[in-house]
Amino acid sequence: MERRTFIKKSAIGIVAGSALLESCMKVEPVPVSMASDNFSNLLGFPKVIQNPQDYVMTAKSTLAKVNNNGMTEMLSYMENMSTGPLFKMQKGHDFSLLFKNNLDEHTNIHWHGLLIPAKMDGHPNDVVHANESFNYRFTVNQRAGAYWYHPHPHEATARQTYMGLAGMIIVNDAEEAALKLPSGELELPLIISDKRLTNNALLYNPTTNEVMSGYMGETITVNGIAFPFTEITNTTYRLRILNASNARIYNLAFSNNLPFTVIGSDGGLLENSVKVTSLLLCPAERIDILVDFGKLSLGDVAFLKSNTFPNGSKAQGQEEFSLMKFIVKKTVSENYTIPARLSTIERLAISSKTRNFKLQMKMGLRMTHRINNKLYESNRIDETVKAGDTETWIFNNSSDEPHPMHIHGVQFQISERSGNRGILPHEKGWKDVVLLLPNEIVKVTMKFPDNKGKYMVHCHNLEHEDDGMMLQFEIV
Ligand SMILES: [Cu+2]
Repeated sequence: MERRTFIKKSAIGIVAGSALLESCMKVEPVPVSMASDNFSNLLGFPKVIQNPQDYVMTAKSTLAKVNNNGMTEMLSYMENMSTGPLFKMQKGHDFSLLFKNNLDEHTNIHWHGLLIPAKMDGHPNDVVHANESFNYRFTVNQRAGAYWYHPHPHEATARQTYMGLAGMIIVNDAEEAALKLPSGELELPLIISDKRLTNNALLYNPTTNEVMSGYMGETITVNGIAFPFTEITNTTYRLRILNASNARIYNLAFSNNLPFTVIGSDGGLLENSVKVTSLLLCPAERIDILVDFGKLSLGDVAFLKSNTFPNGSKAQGQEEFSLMKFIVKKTVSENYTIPARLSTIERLAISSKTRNFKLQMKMGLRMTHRINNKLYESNRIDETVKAGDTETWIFNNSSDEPHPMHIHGVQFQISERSGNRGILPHEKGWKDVVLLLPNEIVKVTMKFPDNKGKYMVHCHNLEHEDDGMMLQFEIV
């Protein structure tokens, strides 16, 4: 047993012997004050790898450009790039990747949102040790959509992901192709992640309070670039947005209240497109949106920004800030009509097979994030489900912090949310992560696929996850 694990387990042993108190001690997280800038750094895009086969990818320490002030040391899956390659795959593709770990610690890769065998899913027990390698192989057999990948070694997921190990996956299929959505230069992958940059050095050193709220940065990066701009034509763009932040929630909107149309979310296209002016995007969530910049003239700018939002705990939601700038460099006259009908989604009825997951903070020797009063334990199976069964899982957030809950190995539907937020436009399709603001109860319904083995259910606030807010379920 590693020393750190031993110390942690011993501490838990002592706490378990005493009565665990419900959280009564209030944590007082302080929001990070957002940095501002004139958005003069050119937005970059991840390197696209089409239908990877025997692709070699190495996790390592590298220097990459975050802004115009020089290079920043970070961890990456690509030399001198601050985002991993973008894997574009056709449904049915046999993916194979030789993963080399050139870090000085163990790591692994979780393929977030993909329905793949447990042994390929980056279970925290399945780590690749320093200077070793592993072959990830699976068949992509699910709907078109934007998925992603990042490390998942317990107690190191937050730091490794934050330091730069993340990338996007886009799956295409015939149904989506038939819609003829904006593509090529009009389809932009945007990976959002907040960083803490001191003299261009990337720091990960959460305080106890920041473990409680999640680690948030004052500088928002898009595709690894801080305060970026990109040049556009005044037409309709398709933006594939991933929130790869450890803990930050964005209430995404455009300047001048420019409306946009949601066409998809975590698990692909929605049934119908929905026009909105803002949308709450939690860590690990993806949205697929169409934005019509047609009313802008040559030289006009528009910002993607985050509006304030209520009930985000003390640490976030109180400040409005911009994420990136679009500048119109060319005008065209064309009328793109956004399709109203996109796909067919068979609704799953709420199942009589239910499981309850209480999301809590507990006071022991220190505050810890727990599910059903349990901290993650790698050798304990918390729930056993049958392949092919449809179940409804009920998440109950009894804490005063937001928790984005993620289930591995399955896509679910959101059946119900308590309170007045209801089910948001982008939550009406297939999902693999759902945000619970404080005091919300959310029911999700899913049918477990025939991939037997051990998977995770956890909070995707990565500090909470590493703190132990994760359980294990086995599909049998
Ligand atoms: Cu959480």
